[in-house]
Amino acid sequence: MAVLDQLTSQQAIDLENKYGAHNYHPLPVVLSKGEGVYVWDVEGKKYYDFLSAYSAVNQGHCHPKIVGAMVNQAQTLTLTSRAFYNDMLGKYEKFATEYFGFDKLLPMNTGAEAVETALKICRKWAYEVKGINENEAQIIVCKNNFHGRTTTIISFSNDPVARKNFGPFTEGFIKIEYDNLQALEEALENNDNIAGFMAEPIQGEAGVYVPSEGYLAAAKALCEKHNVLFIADEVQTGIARTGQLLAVNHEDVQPDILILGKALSGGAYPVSAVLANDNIMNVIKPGNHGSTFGGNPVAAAVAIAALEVVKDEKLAENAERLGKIFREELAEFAKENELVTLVRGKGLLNAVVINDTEDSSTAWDICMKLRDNGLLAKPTHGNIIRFAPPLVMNEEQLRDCINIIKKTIAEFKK
Ligand code: IF1
Repeated sequence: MAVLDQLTSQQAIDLENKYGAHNYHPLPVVLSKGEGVYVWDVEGKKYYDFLSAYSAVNQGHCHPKIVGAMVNQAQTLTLTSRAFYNDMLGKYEKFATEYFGFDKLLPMNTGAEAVETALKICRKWAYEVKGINENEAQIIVCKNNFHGRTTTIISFSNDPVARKNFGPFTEGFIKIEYDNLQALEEALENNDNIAGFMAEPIQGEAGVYVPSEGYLAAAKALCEKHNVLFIADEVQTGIARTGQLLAVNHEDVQPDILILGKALSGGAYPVSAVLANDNIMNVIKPGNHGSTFGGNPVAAAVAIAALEVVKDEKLAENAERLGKIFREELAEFAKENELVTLVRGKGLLNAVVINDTEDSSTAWDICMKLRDNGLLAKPTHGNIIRFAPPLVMNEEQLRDCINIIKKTIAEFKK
């Protein structure tokens, strides 16, 4: 078999099982083409993509404007490293800082790298601006968080599967209950070593937990009161996914540090970023931080195009409108189907809670039937199925998907 020969699905799966690390348990479908809201498997079967690569493909698969920008730059200059300047990075930094309303941007590649970057900036600000004693800074995080998979990030995770046998862990983090202002206030009171509070505006991996109305604004106010930085991890909730450009925009909250990834590139290329104002970002000096690919010309070109698409095609407005239809229809369906407990979410980041135990395979089994019926989704935890289509979906396609979901669940037999 020549390396680029066409494979059957089973052949592709067998190759991954034999030659690839087993760090995932994918749904058994082998994709070979994507366009807009659709993906195709190697046998040519067409599916609606209702995961969007975990909200990285908000602009739809292979968006022509984004791919065009990538191809054009890739044929011109791909990587210089930051040892030299390049003609794309400054343009992108100006574009993106004005787009989101911050003074500066630090470019990275993956979401986890951007989270790590934000934590380093927060700590350095704590020592050099707030005046906390070195090595004593504490950062508050939320239980059931998901911020990536590096050793420091799993140090403050409470997911045993993500943590077991990866110790020893990084110190300096305090875990509190999500959506609990009293817990945040107590953690802030009588502790002068708190540098920051980092949270997902909606906890995606935990099961699309939308916090109470006003939580984010009140949390930001508490951070201001205690001279603590509010760090918003919008890697999954950002870039129009929840019906606003950023999920924090639902409460008019401007975080001190903003973390972006995933759809910052429309899923075409690894691009992430940390944004902050000068009083925070200027603690970073040459040699403090960086990465080989961070800020490369292709990433810059792709991110500009991806962000332009969001505004040109009014993706946030579309997500807001279609998300309401999705939740209304599924909530109505839940009333008459005992398998569906509830539906929750914001914009086109939604989840359906299946009426079964955490350890049951029901949610997985339903996703397998959804696959057979031409729609791809995957459980987050146990009995929760995340539904997050590309934001370029139109109402007709959404209603078609709602019918597929209803039909599949209605016909499902445990
Ligand atoms: C996988 C989960 C989602 C994120 C938030 C940072 C990162 C992520 C809020 C790190 C990444 C991805 C990772 C991806 C699956 C997906 C995921 F299931 F893992 F938890 F979306 F919920 N902050 N989330 O959601 O960004 O380094 O991955 O670019 O690991 O398979 P990354």
